[in-house]
Amino acid sequence: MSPLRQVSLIGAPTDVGAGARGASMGPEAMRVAGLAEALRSHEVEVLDRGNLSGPPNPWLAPDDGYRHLAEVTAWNRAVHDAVHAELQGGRMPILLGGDHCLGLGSISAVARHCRETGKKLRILWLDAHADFNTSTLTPSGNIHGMPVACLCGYGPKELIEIGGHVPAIDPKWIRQIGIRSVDPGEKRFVHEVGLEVFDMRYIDEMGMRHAMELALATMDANTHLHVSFDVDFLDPDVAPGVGTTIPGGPTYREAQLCMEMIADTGRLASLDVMELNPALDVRNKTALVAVDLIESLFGKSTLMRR
Ligand code: HAR
Ligand code: MN
Ligand code: MN
Ligand code: MN
Repeated sequence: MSPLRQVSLIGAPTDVGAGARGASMGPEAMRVAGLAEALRSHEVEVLDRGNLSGPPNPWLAPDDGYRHLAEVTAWNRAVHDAVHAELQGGRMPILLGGDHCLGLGSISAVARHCRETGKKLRILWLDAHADFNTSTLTPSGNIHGMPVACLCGYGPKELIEIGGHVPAIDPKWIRQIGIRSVDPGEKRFVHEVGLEVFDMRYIDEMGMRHAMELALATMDANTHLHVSFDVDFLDPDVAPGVGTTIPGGPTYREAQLCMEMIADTGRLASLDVMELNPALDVRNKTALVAVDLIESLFGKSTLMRR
């Protein structure tokens, strides 16, 4: 019997950082798809904390390279505080987005908690996008394209300071998986900073298994593993319900293997599930796939390994 894990679901119903409306409905779609019940079937104690609140989406044009910076800051502060409180209480936070700008608040809180407890942090960023833009590199001004850069200290003061330590993370702590859409300036910046990226070309050539073996290497008993799962990581055939579909993503089986290998480490300690957009989904299919993959992340596996 694995020990009882105590999970808290935190809904962050906003799309202030995105270029399409609808990710604000993501948390409820995950609940309707049965996330809490599915986790409970895997020896997980689940508390649903309900939804955070924050400013509405004003739907304005970018100002000085950022869309909705004040609203994005308010939402990220709320996420930071909620995630940090769960970690302090010894629980595993699962953030239900909401667009991926909120990965900033979530991971700032996780990094702060790791500094407070002397844990080593490792972040897996599962995404079609590198989310490493800055106000001068961004083609859109949408802040959901910037959270990784902000975490590494490249961004506006109010965002990079949210966790109380600048930069919140060292780029060496992050591994990106499934990347296949990076803007030209963003690409140069990813190389300059030396982010470790297992892009789709790498996964095509070497396989998901090898990519994940490398991405999960060098963790130890003192590692806090955070997974930031942008649902657009998945191939659009599997997961159409996202605002920015990019063809050529991991298949259902490749994504399952990715999640199962993370589960096998036994180190998963916090999770974001981001960018689910029910307005673009088909009969809640993408939410159901996300729930299924999260079950694998919590140890659901095929008969052979049980
Ligand atoms: N790179 C593009 C931009 O910055 C698109 C970013 C889209 N990001 C997400 N999250 N959907 O990964 O505008
Ligand atoms: Mn993303
Ligand atoms: Mn703490
Ligand atoms: Mn993405």
